[in-house]
Amino acid sequence: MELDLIRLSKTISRALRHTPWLFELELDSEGWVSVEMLLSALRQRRIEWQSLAGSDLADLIAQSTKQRFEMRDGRIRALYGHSLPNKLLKLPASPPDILYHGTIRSALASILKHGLKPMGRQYVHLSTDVETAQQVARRKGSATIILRIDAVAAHQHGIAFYKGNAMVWLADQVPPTFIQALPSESQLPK
Ligand code: HQG
Repeated sequence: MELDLIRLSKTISRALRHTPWLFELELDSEGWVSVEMLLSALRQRRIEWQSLAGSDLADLIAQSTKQRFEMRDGRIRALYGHSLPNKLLKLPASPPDILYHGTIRSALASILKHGLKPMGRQYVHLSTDVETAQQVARRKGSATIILRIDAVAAHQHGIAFYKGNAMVWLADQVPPTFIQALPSESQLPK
């Protein structure tokens, strides 16, 4: 039977980002877990996952449009998106000069007043380009807005940034002074 990669990816996201304890997994301080332990948890979950192998996880990672997971030296971790109670250890890094955040229009007033907050996750998620930010925003609704983040200035003012993957950057928070809403006409057509 063809493996349902979307279902598998969503389940792995739950295990590695949100509720590892429900899979009897314990992540290390950087979010890693042994591939064998993850496979063993997954194999017990669904009949069609009974003989899941490391190569299936490698296929999932290779075929995904988003680089959500990283697998190395017999371990696997999620690169971003975590909501675990214990904050994962990430090395601060210098962000690109400009980053973007896509969200729904109804959140704009609050964001311009309070800044971008991690909300349910450990970090604020930022995109390297407008198109990716637009895709992030559309998950939330059709009335979207793109925010331009002056990341270099925020970084110079002591805001810590962390690299998620090639397209996703993370920050502890972004104060309003570094956030500018892009006018609708400069956004990509829907
Ligand atoms: C909003 C997906 C009001 C924020 C995506 C966002 C991403 C505020 C929402 C990744 C606020 C949180 C993360 C404030 C922030 N007032 N609203 N002060 N500060 N918000 O889902 O960035 O497909 O936790 O604008 O592609 O949408 O799962 O974060 O709308 O990379 O791999 O609070 O998840 O990746 O929403 O998405 P989320 P996000 P995957």
